[in-house]
Amino acid sequence: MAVLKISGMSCNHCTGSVSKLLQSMPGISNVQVSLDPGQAEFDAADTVDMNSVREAIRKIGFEPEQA
Ligand SMILES: [Cu+2]
Repeated sequence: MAVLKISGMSCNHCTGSVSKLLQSMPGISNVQVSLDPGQAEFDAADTVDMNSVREAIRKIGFEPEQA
């Protein structure tokens, strides 16, 4: 289980966008995005590049915590 802190999400539409994005990425499953605290939890296969995940989240307008 990976946990990514994400700032900039302010409503359920935001969490929905992040959730949809993560679910669309290969190797990511069991996605749960919460508003308070702002974070995403998911299972990531070994093939998943977390930097790419962060970049994708940034591209849709939210700020993932740097690891
Ligand atoms: Cu929102």
